[in-house]
Formats: sequence, C-alpha cells, structure tokens
Amino acid sequence: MRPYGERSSHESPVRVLRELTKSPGTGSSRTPLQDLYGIITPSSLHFERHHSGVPNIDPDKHELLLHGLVDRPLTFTMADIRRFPSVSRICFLECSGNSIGGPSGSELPDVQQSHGLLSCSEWTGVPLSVLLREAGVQPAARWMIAEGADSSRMSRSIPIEKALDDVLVAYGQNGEALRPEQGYPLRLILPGWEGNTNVKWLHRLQLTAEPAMSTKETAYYTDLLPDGKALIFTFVMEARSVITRPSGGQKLSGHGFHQITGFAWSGKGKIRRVEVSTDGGTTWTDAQLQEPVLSQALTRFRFPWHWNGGSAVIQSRCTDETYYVQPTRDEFVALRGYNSGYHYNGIKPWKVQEDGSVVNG
Ligand SMILES: Nc1nc2c(c(=O)[nH]1)N[C@H]1C(S)=C(S)[C@@H](COP(=O)(O)O)O[C@H]1N2
Ligand SMILES: [Mo]
Repeated sequence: MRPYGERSSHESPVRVLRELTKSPGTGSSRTPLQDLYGIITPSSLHFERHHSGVPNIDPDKHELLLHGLVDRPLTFTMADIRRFPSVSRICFLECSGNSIGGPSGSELPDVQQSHGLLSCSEWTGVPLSVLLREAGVQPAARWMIAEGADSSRMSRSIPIEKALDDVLVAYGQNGEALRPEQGYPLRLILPGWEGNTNVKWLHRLQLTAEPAMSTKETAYYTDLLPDGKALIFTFVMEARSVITRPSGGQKLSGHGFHQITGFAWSGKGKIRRVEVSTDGGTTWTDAQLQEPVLSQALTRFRFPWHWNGGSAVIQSRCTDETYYVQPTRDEFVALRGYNSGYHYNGIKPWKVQEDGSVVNG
C-alpha cells in the first residue's frame, strides 16, 4: 500500500521532452499516443507547452482579477472560485503547432513526435459565463484578454461570444487538482480551440472593445498564406484523425490479425465517421467508434485487419458532425500552402514494410 499511487514498475511510456536550452523549463513535451488506451490521457503523460517556464504558485495567495468593461470589477481567491457551481467535461487539448512539418511532408518518424502535442482530460471548474455575469458584462465589451501568471505573462484575446459560451475556468484535471504543468491552480479551457488560447496559471481577465494584439496572436499563431497575407485568430481546431497503432517505429509481430486503432477529434463538435484504408487510399471502410462519442473530445476508433505480410500503406480519414472531411496533405497544401505549419490536419499514412516495421508512408 502507498498513500499516493504510481504505475507498475513494469510500465515505461514517457513524454518526449524538447527543452529550449537557453531558457530552462521552456519548450514542449509530447504525449506517447501510441501507448494510450481509451480516450483519457493520464495527467502524468499530458503534453506540455511552456513559453516561459512553470511557475510554482501558492493557491492560498493566488487571485483572479476580472476587470475592464464590467459593471463591478472583481477579485476571486481560489476559495471564492470553489464556492461557485462547478461543472466537468471531457475535451481534447491540441497545440495548433502539432505536426508543424506536415505540409512539406517532413513529419517526424513516430506518432508521439508527429502528433503528440495532443491530450484529452476531464476538466472541472466554473463556467466562465457565471463569473462574467457576476461582474456584469458591459455592451461595449467585444473581447476578453486572458493573462497567465508565468514570467512572460502570456496573454491571448478571446471573442466575447466564446467567453460567454462554453469556456471553463478550470481547477480540476482527471479527478484531482490541475498539475503544475497544466496551469495549477487555475487555467482556461476553451473546448475545441487551439491550445494556446487555453491560458494557464490564469490570474487576469480584462474585457475590452478591441483585441490586445499580443505576441502570441501576431508574431506567433497566425497562418501565413502563399500570397504573403496571414490569417489571424484562427481559433478552431478542425477535424483530424491518426492511427496510433500500428504506427511509425513499431513492428508487427507476425502475419494475421492486427487491430488498427487511433484517435479522431474535431473542434467543431462530434466525430461522425472514421474510415480506414489499408491499400494506400484505393478503398476505405468504416471503423468502429467507441461510444459514447463526445463533442470536442478524442474519439477512439478501431478496425480489424488481416495483414498478409506484404507492404501496405494504412491511413485514417474522419468526418465530423458538420460533414467536414479531413483533407489529404495535397488538399491542405492547395488551400494553405507550405508557409505555415499551424493547424495542419492532413491525413497521415503509415507504411507497414514486409518485415513488419512501420515507417512514414
Ligand atoms: N500562461 C501560459 N498559458 C499557456 C501557455 C504558456 O506558455 N503560458 N502555453 C499555451 C500553449 S502554446 C498550449 S499548446 C497549451 C498547452 O497546455 P498544456 O501544457 O497543459 O498541455 O497551453 C497554452 N497556455
Ligand atoms: Mo501551443
């Protein structure tokens, strides 16, 4: 027995870390998607993306300031926040920089590196709309600037419509308090929107008439198009899927039955359909979706496959409830070009070679 549990000493999946050497604690770590079961990412394996390290915040001293174009500026302690009615919901979080090499086809050799800035948790907190009503939103308020308490005070501007819709001011993750790396003691969760807008270590919300045009929405997280113009405020993560098993770096143990499995997700709602091809995209067959299929959460799909021992290109393609279909890489590039790797959601082929080893397709 032990007071706080750990996994079996025989289990070894870990995050892959990429720390920026010039600023320790800053960089990213990726979820080992190939080793997960079901749809929930264990908190210890949730991906991380820190732009200026992980602050160590004392929850008893932490406060959230809500000010700007409101009738009553308010300050909430963590005790105040926990007195409000709470809700829980399961949703994915994906960095829009996931698979940044996708358009050029220079994707990393395994699914952890190519897609691992993606996780899914059950988040618990207070609906932001409740706090906003408490403060009284003035009619002139069109935007909300959310700021973190990390050393760079990372901030993003969020349209008031989203702020009043389904945003969560979260303090719980998978049944316990947020992990420090996920924003302890308080973060924003914006279901279906790019990871960067989910501000961690949240300490300030300001309602404004205009967006802040902060670094992370101008110099970064904008999508440069072939004509030199850039898209800005591209918030929604469009539908995407990937096979996690078998995937790059793995090796099939022998001919015969193998279950193909992976994830599909959409920032616009529920996944409606996942199709799998095992012949390089010539024919496609529906995969089984694990129920319940949740809106803006990872959906697990499974597909029974008989591997005859020949080389085979396997890939998945999803459709969401808006009937949006995940594009091929060529279709993505035709729309968006090669300049920006943000929001890449192309179909991902893996090649199973005759010796059973799996590489980029
Ligand atoms: N305050 C603050 N919030 C932040 C960040 C940050 O560096 N500082 N990183 C953002 C980015 S780019 C992403 S993708 C997500 C990552 O959340 P996670 O580390 O919990 O996976 O948090 C976002 N919120
Ligand atoms: Mo991100």
